[in-house]
Amino acid sequence: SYLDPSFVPKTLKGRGPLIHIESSEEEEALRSTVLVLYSGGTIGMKSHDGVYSPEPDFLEQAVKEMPNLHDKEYARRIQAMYTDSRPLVMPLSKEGKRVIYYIYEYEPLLDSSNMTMTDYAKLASDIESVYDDFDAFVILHGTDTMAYTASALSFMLENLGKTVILTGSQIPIFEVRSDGLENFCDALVIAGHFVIPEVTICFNRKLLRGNRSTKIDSGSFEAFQSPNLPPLVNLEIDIHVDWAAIYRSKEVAKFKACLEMSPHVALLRLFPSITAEAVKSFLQPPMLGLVIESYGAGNGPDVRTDLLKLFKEATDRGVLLVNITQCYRGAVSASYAAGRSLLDAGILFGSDLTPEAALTKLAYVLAKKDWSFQKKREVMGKNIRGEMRVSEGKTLPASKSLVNYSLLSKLSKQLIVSSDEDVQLLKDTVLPSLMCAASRSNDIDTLEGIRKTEGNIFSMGDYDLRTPLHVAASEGLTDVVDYLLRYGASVHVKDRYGHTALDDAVRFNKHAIISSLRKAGAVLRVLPMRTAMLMCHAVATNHIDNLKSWILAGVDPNVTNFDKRTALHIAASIGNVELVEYLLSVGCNPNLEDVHG
Ligand code: ASN
Repeated sequence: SYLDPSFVPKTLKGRGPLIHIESSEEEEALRSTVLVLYSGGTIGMKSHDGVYSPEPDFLEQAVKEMPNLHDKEYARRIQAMYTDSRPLVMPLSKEGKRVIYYIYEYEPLLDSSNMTMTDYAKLASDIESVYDDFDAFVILHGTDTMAYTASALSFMLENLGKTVILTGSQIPIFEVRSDGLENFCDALVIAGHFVIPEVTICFNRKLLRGNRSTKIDSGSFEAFQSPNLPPLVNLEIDIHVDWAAIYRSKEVAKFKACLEMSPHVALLRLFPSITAEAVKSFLQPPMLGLVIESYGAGNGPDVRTDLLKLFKEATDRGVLLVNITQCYRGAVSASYAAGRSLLDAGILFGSDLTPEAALTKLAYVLAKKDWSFQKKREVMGKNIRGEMRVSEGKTLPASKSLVNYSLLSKLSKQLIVSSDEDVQLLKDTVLPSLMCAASRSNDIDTLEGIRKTEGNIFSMGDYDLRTPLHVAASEGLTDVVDYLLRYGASVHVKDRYGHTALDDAVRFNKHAIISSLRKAGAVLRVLPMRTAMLMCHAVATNHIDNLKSWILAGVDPNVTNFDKRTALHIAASIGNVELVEYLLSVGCNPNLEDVHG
């Protein structure tokens, strides 16, 4: 980790967020904890003689004075719980939640024009090192290269299950007309309220997929757009999340950060009369991958045999060439002879990748040491993080939706609902409950029907914020759980009581489910002392099933209660041989001393 050790251990490491101490379970449910990684950018800059540069040790102090970002009164109330840390706390949201956050400031702060792949690796590694301690991550970043960093991180953060949002501003947050306050506020609210397991950019009241975004305006508050994908979230008076649009990985695996990126990549924009020398210099060793920005729908000059020859030779040498369009919007295809010639020269077609996504994906793929050239080409042509459109696996457009036409249209008629907004509202209300009901009845067919017609909306919560995964986990329905996880149902979503699906599986002793959820990256976030007390209680009341649930869920069997007794102390003192043997077999230390020695 690159995080300053004096920051992390004090506040979080090994203890879980200190916020949990002394707070009641109900209060905990209403909080989420976000880590803000502050890398630099205009948001925290100050003007010195008319020139903007990052101002160290200033942003956090300024933010503490902003009532939208910090509730001083509440912070004072909970200060006692944070003996050695510095949490900031947002005012109570409309949804009744408190977003608690910590700002970690990097040194030096950077204008994003100075960001490099090493900085991406720092961010990825820092997120990895405290991944289990926070609900979500916000990265404060300059706008100039934000789309590059967001694209790079989207690939580097493998099997991401939590929300990662980049934001910044066009005017520093300390200035009167700054857009920084609103962008930062929006990012924190989304991070604290929704599990959107993607790397995204929050800007000007929209949340965009990071690897689809590009900076389009240096002078407008709308600095970013994602030309080939509508926003994932629109922040209006209400916050509208397009759940079906959120990318879900089909791989059931734990989160991991890949820190390697190949620097031997480049972007080459074709232009009329480009010389063979210019192209040749781009393809010189040690170049390993080149993104070629071609014209229109993927065309290049098919009469330029000199260039085509250079491309073909480079591909044969093992240089990975990817074709994307120079156009702001749209994809490449080999529908013209001029495009076909590029394909024949061995250049891969990168569909509707942005230049930022194409370049960083290439850097990510080329750094994979154990992948063959063929495998790297294959992965470049696949959609791995929602970064590009590929033909297979498209869901039906919403207008063709069966649910839309049959069930919901009948309901709409009964309720005299006709406007699009009302139908959407009805869907948002009915579908989550319908999915939970289907889950409870082990009805995968209905879940699959909903997925086919409405898209992958399995992580939408019902009126109690419970998802089909919560329900299936509580019921112990292995097939439903496995089905939902295969479609990337989020294991980190908390219901209104603050419980995840893993909490439910532990509560109801569904051992097979506990194992499945852990494989998908679920982590139990309970304070060690609380688990210790519950485990001691399970032993005292001979509930071996409960005990096994805690252990399977990954709890350290040596956690101690308030007088430093472990579950093994209790098992030994009541003379339960079966439990003693079980606890020893799972690694309980028989030599730990309690307060009485
Ligand atoms: N030069 C700044 C940066 O990218 C621009 C900004 O943040 N608006 O760091």
